[in-house]
Amino acid sequence: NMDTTLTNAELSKPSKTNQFYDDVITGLSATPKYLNSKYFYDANGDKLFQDLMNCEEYYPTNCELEIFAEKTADICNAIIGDGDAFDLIELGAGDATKSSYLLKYLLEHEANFTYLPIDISSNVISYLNITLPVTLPGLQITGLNGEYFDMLTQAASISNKRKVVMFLGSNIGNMPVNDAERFCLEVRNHLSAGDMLLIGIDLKKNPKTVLAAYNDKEGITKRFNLNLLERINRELNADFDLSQFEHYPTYDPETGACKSYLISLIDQKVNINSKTINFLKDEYIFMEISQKFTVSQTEQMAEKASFKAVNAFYDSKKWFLDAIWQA
Ligand code: AVI
Repeated sequence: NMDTTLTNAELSKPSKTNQFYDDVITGLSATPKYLNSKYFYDANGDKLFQDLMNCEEYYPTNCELEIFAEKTADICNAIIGDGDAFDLIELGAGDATKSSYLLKYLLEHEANFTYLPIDISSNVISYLNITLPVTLPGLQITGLNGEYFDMLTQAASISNKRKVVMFLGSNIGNMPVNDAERFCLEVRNHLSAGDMLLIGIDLKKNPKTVLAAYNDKEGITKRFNLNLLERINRELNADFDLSQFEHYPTYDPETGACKSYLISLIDQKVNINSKTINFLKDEYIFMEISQKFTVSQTEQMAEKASFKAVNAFYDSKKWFLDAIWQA
């Protein structure tokens, strides 16, 4: 049912291209240079991330899938609680592969809930609105297309039911730790006492395992990073020469920060629309952080955001955690 999509496109529509342009210019004018990895996900980036999730070294997806497949009943029972009606909200739903395990179980057990996937991509939302009611008959779904917090506000305005928010895939790791804490607090501020956050978090493990996941042999991660330069070329009228940038992935087992950089191989100038950006040989662009946590760090993060960590579900290797935090 396509009509359940609530699009905010008609509301204040700040030109996305301009926001993208402003962010790119700000980042590349800074010292040191950086780009925001949220811009990795254009159509090509989505495809590359799909490939990454299927590649041998990228373990987080398989770990979280294992948790959702093996611990379905436990997770669902924790979510269902006393059995009152609730809204199951997913931030960045993608193709909903993981959440489908839960949706299927909840439907089979006649839980009284509505699924509200939130995604910045209108394609994702219309796809879910159309396909999920077919694969999961009886599912009540209201796709919300827009920014996470705008859509959480919207979700609260259309229903006052208990809320269970899912933020999976260790997306929380793509923010610097301070931002991640602030993000969790902001989620908390959009919720009421008793509401829940089901959050997927990648844990610290053998450094070689982590680094390999972000330095795959096929070079998908490298293309995933370079794709952002290609996107800037295409969408912002720029002239990056991709062959003059090298992908440099790192992992620091001490801090748990897995970071990727693109290194300029030569002194070079890049034009972005009317702006010129100078690169020195060996100068880097900081592209992405994928933070890894200890379990106790995740508990501290819950506490700082005024949540109570009430449940923890692990894969068999204990590489990944899906935690339930209660508001
Ligand atoms: C989406 N996000 C959780 C992925 C990650 O693991 O940080 C993005 C990614 N970057 C490189 N590989 C995958």
